Amino acid sequence: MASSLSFLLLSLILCYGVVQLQASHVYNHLQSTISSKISPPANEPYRTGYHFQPVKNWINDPNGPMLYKGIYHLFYQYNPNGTAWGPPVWGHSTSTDMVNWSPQPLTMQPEILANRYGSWSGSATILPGNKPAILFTGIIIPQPQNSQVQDLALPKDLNDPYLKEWYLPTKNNPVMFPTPQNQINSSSFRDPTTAWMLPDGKWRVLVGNKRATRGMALMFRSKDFVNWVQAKHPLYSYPKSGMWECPDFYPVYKNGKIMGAETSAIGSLVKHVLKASLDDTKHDIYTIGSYDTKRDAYTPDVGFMNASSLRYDYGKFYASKTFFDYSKNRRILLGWANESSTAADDVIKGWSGIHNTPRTIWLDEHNKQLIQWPISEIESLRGKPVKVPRREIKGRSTVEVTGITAVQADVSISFKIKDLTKVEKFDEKWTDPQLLCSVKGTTVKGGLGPFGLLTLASKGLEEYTAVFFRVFKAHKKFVVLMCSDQSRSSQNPTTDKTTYGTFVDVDPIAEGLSLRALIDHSVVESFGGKGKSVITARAYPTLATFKNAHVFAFNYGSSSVEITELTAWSMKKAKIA
Ligand code: DQQ
Repeated sequence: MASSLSFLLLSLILCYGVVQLQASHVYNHLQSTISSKISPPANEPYRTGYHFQPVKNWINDPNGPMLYKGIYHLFYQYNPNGTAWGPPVWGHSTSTDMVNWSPQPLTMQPEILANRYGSWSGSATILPGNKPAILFTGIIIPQPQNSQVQDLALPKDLNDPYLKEWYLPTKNNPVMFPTPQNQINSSSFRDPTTAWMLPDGKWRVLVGNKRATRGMALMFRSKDFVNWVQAKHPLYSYPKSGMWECPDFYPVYKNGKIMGAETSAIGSLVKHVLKASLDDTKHDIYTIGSYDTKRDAYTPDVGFMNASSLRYDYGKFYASKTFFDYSKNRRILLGWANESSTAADDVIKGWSGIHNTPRTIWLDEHNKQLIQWPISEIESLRGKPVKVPRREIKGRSTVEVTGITAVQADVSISFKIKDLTKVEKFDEKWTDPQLLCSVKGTTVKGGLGPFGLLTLASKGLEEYTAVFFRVFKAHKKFVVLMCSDQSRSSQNPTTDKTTYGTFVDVDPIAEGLSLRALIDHSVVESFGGKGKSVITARAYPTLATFKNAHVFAFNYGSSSVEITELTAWSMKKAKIA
């Protein structure tokens, strides 16, 4: 694409249509008022021990993850000037295990006109000859609505496995931009994916977009990764879904193979996943479907946005991205867990935003949903296992798990259901699991459940973040509800204490019910049904901090259940500088 920047600027100015809303965490008016250049206070209770976060300031989306010459690279949206969102540059950290991270110089700083007012999200692609390239969104006019173009960045030194320095080739950038011809709305055109190549030798990349309220993934093709031509049709679009941020598109092997597929893999052994981060709801939803490479079109198996829409995570998890880790043949999922604290509390903390624990993802054996599990490397932080022997847990009782550092722990528990006599009937009108979890919170006694874990709990249970199951009897099956209830997570009245919930597609009688919670000071990531459903919660206890945090198994339902396995580990601090 020939780049005449003055023509581009003019087109953009002429192209402005109706003023569109921008990403909802983009608070232009707050940028100058909320700014903390001071270091965060020592012994701050909410800083995590093994979740990725830089020393200070605001972070959001993970960007451009990749493995290069044996080193994992994580870039991220970063505001070096404060604890609220501000025009981002890219932070950069490297690792050999995705657990311990070393900082590298900030990159994608304002360099040319095509990223002068900020470098928003983007992705890495490894080009033939093992040459990484990054496509990301540059902001060329900040007001009134952050006009967006797509830029190409390349490493300065391919011999440096840490890829410390990047540059934006001036003669090529931007490589994709709105024009009067393509009618792309310049305020809703962002977040290019990792590219994939089809046998015709052309790269394909998706860019998030919306037309009025119809969200979509625009597709661009290129032979040389520099000159990009927009495809006539988006890969997929959906009415009233609003702006699609951070789209992702990748193959997964069928029938429960944990092995990941390289992004360009096609054929009868794989299905494809299309994910969109919906700006309107801040949900990362995905579909599993078929990619017709002749038509270059995607068809989801069960529609796009409906009652059975799937989410990676039913709590705090947004703007995620996957990459193929060819060293271990797996696909890794990374996401951003925003704070639930106020902007004023973030200034006191000196930081805002963490990343979720990296997860391996694969398609389940029935090709219906993805399974997610924390990367095995995270287990290197575990201390000695503490095991609670198999036992029954009666209704209205708790069992404390002692002998671990409960504020920074990995806890795994499995339940067997023994008594079905008091199971409640499922009402088919209960279609919203999150609402059901809010109505039937931790203290509401049920027939079978709630049972699960009270995490980040104070000794007297004045505070806790509860993660639990309830089981109901529907027409021909049992329905399992999984909840994460934050309503008593903190005595600080200003934190967001929304309760999250989802149904888990398991047979609780035949398979039992398992839960794994990664607890880390102000975050609890809960994996239900062996990774079929995941919920991330943020919590800011005022009593249950450091040594005063406890973890309990509990059953507040009227029927007993059996704990068949309960193993807990203290988690060491990861080295994240
Ligand atoms: N965050 C970035 C955008 C993206 C949004 C800006 C998603 O590129 O759409 O910080 O959180």
